[in-house]
Amino acid sequence: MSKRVLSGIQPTHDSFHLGNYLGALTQWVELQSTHDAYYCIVDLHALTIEVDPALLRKRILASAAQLLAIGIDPKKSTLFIQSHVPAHNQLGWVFECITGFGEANRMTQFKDKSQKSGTDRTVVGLFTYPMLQAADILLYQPELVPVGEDQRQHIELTRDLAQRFNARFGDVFTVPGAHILKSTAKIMDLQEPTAKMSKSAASMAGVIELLDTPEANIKKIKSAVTDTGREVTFDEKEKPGISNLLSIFSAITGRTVKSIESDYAGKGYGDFKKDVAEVVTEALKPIRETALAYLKDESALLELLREGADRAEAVAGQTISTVYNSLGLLPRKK
Ligand code: ATP
Ligand code: LTN
Repeated sequence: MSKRVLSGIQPTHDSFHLGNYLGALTQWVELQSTHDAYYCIVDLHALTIEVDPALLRKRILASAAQLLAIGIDPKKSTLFIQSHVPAHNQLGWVFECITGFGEANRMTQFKDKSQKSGTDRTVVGLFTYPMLQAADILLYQPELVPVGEDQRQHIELTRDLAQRFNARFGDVFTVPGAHILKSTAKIMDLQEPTAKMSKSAASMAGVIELLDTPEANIKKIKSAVTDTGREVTFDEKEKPGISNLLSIFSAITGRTVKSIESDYAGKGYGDFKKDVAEVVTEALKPIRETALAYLKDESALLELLREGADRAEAVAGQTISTVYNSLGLLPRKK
């Protein structure tokens, strides 16, 4: 049996962005050929931001369509929706009961997001978010979790919780490792190249969306913030804007940053941006078209997700029974 991987993505926006794609999703596609892959649309995590029911429904479907469009193959991978498998909440609660308050309070994603919305508008779910994430992961006993750099701390917590549970209650969980690709671990916002490209950015002007039209994305890349000087060279400190575009170009074409730099020796930023825009939009065009085609047949999409949930539930159900048993919870009489 091949090694298992699991990852998740939130349906919090109409479209995934280039950071999600290059930082995490392209690895999802690669890993499904060599691993037993479980990929989850974490709709319950999306409840930690303000909910518009009609919009959330649409975004969950759009997330599934995009994952299929980038090449997640339901024959190779188990693709499912988190809320379809109730064991996620069940194990999430168990982890809330073995996580220290101070430990949860140290999570930087919580600190950042709660600071942005203020104490009164921050929901408790945002605080317990990492424990639900640990449950998403550990239910499936994966060895690897492909994510972007921003998730490193959550994976560390997940490892701690697995080890803590195993030490107290018996060897139940595989302790997983994060799988983070260095070069694309953090794609930056094109307008603010010192901040990560994010679905919840204040302005979408620096965010390249997979479902946006090629024209819109070309415009965004051409107006990307660049740095003083005119050499196309990689220097994250002095030239964060150009370095980000170089990382993007390199990730999409598979070429090294060095060879791209030498192509643009003596040319200006304008030529370079034009070519970045071209390779990005060429790569995204088929993804957008395929995703839109999937969205035309909602019932076929839901059927695929049902099959995924059935497969996921079989694995998750076993783990949660073992966990309950190890904790001394009595099984319900058959
Ligand atoms: P938000 O910023 O609103 O929290 P997000 O854009 O980070 O959302 P998620 O659903 O949280 O999106 O992330 C999905 C995956 O994409 C995760 O593995 C995350 O690490 C990765 N990811 C997100 N943004 C980037 C980025 N800018 N560069 C590289 N990877 C990223
Ligand atoms: N917290 C993650 C999304 C997420 C996830 C997961 C990632 C929820 N559950 C399980 C990997 C494995 C994020 O914000 N990107």
